[in-house]
Amino acid sequence: MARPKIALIGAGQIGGTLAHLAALKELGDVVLFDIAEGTPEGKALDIAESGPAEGFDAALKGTQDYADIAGADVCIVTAGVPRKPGMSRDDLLGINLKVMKAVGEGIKANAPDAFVICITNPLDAMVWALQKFSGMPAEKVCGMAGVLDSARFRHFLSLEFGVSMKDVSAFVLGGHGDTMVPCVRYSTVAGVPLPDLIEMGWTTQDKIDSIVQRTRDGGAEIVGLLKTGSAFYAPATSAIEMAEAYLKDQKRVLPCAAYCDGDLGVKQMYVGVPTVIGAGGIERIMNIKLNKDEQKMFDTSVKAVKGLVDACKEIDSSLA
Ligand code: A3D
Repeated sequence: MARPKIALIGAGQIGGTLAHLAALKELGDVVLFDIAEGTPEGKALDIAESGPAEGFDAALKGTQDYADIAGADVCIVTAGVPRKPGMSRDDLLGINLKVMKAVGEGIKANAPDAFVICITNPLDAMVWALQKFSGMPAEKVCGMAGVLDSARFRHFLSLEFGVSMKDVSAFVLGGHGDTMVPCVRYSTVAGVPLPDLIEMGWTTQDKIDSIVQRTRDGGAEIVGLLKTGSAFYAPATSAIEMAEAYLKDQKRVLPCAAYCDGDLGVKQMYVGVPTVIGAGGIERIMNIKLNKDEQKMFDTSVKAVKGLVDACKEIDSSLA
């Protein structure tokens, strides 16, 4: 049986890391596509040359030709521009919307059966536009943000409690921006919810509040440190977790930007929700119950995403 084919649209910081991880994990053969001549070819060759020492079997190719992604099983999209210090994710909207148009058309023409994971920011609006431009089924087009935001939340919680990250589970919902909703009630250490851990004296409400805020600011914290771009190791690892869930039909429960049509009260929009990812793509959305405060935060976040979607419609009338 032929190996799966993984197409990476954008061969920048995240694209290169995705290619390396996909090869190391032997998820399939990798095609790196980018408009910057030499970049995808150079990264593909460099990673391929790490194969003998690492001992993986995967073919890597760099290209500027969409025809090379033909028949891809998974497409991960990072094409566009990242943030610089002082920029919000929303500042990227105009430039990256044009990129989504080209990418959506390229994927539709060459890999219409692929599972598409968008990472380009502003995430929830870009994945919405990508699905529209590509015309692909909504359950096969999703966005990576929740896995990353939840991983950041889990990391900070594991530091606070001095326990393994493996035993910390957490959910972050809503749009991938300042209004994201880290769900304290649904986050646990080995099944024990955070409010119980506060009662047990393991931490305090103030400490949890500051961890929630640090999670919301997680992307900006990295941008501020790097100064020349945004996070790439953790974003790439998170998207690979989603791609692997699809390729291996793992039925993983992962938060991601999925098309909601009434789910959690959201109508015809992409927003971060808990989903089940398997061979069917986004197979199910978990319609979890939110309490009054969580619902208020979630609604604010959905409203922020809607504002960005409306801005996309204003810029490109074909989306209206
Ligand atoms: P970067 O290293 O600049 O890579 C982007 C690549 O896209 C560059 O190599 C460009 O040449 C290429 N590109 C530009 N236009 C096109 C096009 N039309 N077709 C194909 N390739 C093109 O950025 P990065 O890899 O650090 O980040 C990529 C995107 O991910 C940015 O929009 C970031 O804001 C976003 N990002 C999202 C998250 C989330 O959690 C959602 C996290 C981190 C970064």
